[in-house]
Amino acid sequence: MLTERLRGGEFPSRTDFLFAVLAGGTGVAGSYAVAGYTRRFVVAPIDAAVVRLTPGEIVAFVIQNVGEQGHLLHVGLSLVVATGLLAATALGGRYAARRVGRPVVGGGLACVLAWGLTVSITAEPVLAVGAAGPVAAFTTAGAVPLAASGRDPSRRRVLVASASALTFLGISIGLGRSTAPGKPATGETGEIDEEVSTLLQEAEAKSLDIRGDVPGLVSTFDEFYNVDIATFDPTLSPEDWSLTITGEVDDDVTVSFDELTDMPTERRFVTLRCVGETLNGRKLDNAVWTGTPIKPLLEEADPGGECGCAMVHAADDYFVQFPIEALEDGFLAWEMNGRPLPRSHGHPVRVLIPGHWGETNVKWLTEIELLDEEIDGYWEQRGWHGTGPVNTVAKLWSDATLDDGNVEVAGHAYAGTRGIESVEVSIDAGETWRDAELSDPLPGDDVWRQWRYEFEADGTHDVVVRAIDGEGTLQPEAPSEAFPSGATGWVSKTVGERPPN
Ligand SMILES: Nc1nc2c(c(=O)[nH]1)N[C@H]1C(S)=C(S)[C@@H](COP(=O)(O)O)O[C@H]1N2
Ligand SMILES: [Mo]
Repeated sequence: MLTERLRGGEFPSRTDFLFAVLAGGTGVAGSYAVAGYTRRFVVAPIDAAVVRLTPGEIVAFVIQNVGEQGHLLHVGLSLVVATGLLAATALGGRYAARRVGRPVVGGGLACVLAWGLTVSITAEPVLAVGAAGPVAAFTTAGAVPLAASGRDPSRRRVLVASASALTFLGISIGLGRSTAPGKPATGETGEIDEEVSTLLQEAEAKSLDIRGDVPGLVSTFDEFYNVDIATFDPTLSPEDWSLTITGEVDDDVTVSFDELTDMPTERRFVTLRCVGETLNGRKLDNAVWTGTPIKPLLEEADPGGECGCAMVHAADDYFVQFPIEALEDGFLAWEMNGRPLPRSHGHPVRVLIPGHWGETNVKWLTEIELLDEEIDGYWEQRGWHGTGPVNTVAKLWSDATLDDGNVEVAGHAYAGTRGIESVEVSIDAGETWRDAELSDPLPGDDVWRQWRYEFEADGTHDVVVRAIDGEGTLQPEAPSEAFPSGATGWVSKTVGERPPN
């Protein structure tokens, strides 16, 4: 192999492959450097295609069993695919370099191929240079030693090439993290208006004094859970955003961001809970949202349609269908805890539907389509029944031993618009029940409450907790899995007499 001539020798050799893969890798890195972790990154559309082509049962299985880490599986696969495709363009370049005997010709061809490929994937001609440049440079540089010595690169050259590729990768990761174009609001800047401040203070004051690890009555951006169908959240700017109401309407209605935020503005506490979470899971959070009611917009469009239902669409191709009746109680929010909506929570505008499962709270809203007949939404196509009202739940999120030796158990309870009337705790596996201490209710129709219960521990205790909703209905005891209609049952935990540490 060492005697392979630039023009001669078998093609592709192992070295050809190695250099092509290195070039492909730098191409992916270069794309990341200029696009960041956005939908303009060459891996993003591939990932979307991978997810789209994965059968729904597998998606549902991964969500339940692997959870958020499931993203790593398909992002990893998509990274490999992107590297392979760009490596193929580099291989083409190396072939040409050999045929013609000039590295630059090979680099040039690889450049054109890599650029064309990246544009066809991302539709971003300018940013595609970020991928094509390094592929071209690596293909050219990789072919030079061949031309100069007439030999395959020695091990040393392979090492140098690998080291420079790694260095380039490191730099690109740094760049990609900081220079994503059109970086959206992170929610960290801007003034908090007075009304929101007052509400945040009220929530702070009403939060119970809990020793264990239980969030307050308002979840911070870091605490607030996230469920996304797409790996790469849309990057939308308020200037480019608009909402259209279409379908079975008298006239299509379109509103811009400025028009929306000029409408009567309200601040509301709204709690969200995902239908896919486990019984004692943590996909339950609350925030104060700034926005405007949907109803006047719907009335302007004057919906017709047979089913009295609507499909709500988003920029990540998410869609969910539910009754107009529920939509009318909804809210279009552009701020969360007094800051512009963070990208991960739907920047610039999301829907909030009181009392219904998390999936109805469409992020990156683009369109409300009034329908003539019911059509399944994204999750319903995958077997879930998650558009209706939430189940009642009392979480047992912490148990802690206090300084005086007493045991404290605590958590949150939530029943959507039914509200929480009381939370009961048993420390004897359900034989007897006591009322837990409850946080004073926050203003709003769709808010959780914190609960806390303290007792003198005598050995171990089987603690069970259950809520009674605002209609006087006891949380059902019968356990069920999250799929398809949300987990049910009473949360229990054995508490006390821990091994000494
Ligand atoms: N556009 C869009 N909206 C969406 C989703 C999504 O993937 N895309 N996920 C839904 C689900 S299943 C839930 S539980 C909530 C979660 O909202 P959060 O990520 O702000 O907590 O958003 C809902 N809205
Ligand atoms: Mo969800």
